[in-house]
Amino acid sequence: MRATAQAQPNIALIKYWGKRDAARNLPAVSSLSLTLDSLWTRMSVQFDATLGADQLEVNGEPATGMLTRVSRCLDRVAGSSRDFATVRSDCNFPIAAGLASSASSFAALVVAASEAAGKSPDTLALARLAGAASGSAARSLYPGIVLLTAGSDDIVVQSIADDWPLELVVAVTEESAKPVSSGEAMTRSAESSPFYATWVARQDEDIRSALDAVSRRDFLALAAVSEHNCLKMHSVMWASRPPIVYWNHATLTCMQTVRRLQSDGLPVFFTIDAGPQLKAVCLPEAAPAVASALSETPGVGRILRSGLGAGARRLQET
Ligand code: 2P0
Repeated sequence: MRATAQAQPNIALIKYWGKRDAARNLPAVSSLSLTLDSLWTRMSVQFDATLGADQLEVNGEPATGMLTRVSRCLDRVAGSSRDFATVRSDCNFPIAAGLASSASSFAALVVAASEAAGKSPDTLALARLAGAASGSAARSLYPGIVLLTAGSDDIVVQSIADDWPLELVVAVTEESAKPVSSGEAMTRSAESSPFYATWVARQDEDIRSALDAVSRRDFLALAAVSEHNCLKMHSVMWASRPPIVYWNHATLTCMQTVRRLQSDGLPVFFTIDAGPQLKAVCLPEAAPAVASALSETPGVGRILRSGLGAGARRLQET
């Protein structure tokens, strides 16, 4: 009745932004992401018939804010007549700061909870369970470069490549949690941004360009469509009412650093999610120079580095 699992966050190059069906948490658009390896969340779940309520601890502290979402996810995995559970989460990177901690958390949670409940759904079923809790979490079940296709009925997720050694350098410009959750920001974008309908309508075009770039291992083509898609998503948010601006001064300064590295000929591009951190994607030979330039950029607190990694999986109990 107890199991532990690990998942890594994923960073979207072609972004998920908006929901087709809020009740089922189905995304309005397909997305393409990179599953990381050095950042992780480890979750352990223990169902216990003697408990009177679910309990959640994050990094050793009781965490009530996330408890309702965690309990609903456990209901979907183990059934609503399940025993209550003790859930412990450990995360080696900042939480709720635009570094996809909900993706790694819910991907690890569905694997740990299904194992603890003695169930063995296949990976797509686990991805759908994770996606019902947090749309991006569905992608962390899979390794490498991952495509999530948003169908009208349900999502389909697959790894399309795990042998292109892309590297990620994250410039952390702010450690604290973001002021507006991505779920709330997506709703506001859909309800008020004049660009939202165009965003949804043009997404498959970007997905096709990105898939073509990946199949040809064409870094510059992937860079162009990824930066375009990222800035388009943020334009949707900026034009919402009230506007949603996740960037800070250092986010823009980091963008200028990436532009300078690009003009020096380095294979690197940026992406930015629902938070102020800038993520630079590069080829391995450029990673030391990218990390060094971003760490010297004013406003950058620290640098995190990662290659691409495996999908969520069970860990042996220690
Ligand atoms: C993504 N983001 O594709 C996009 C880009 C943020 C910006 O998926 O409401 O926490 O839980 O389904 O997965 C963050 O949103 O949203 C996200 P919910 P989630 O990675």
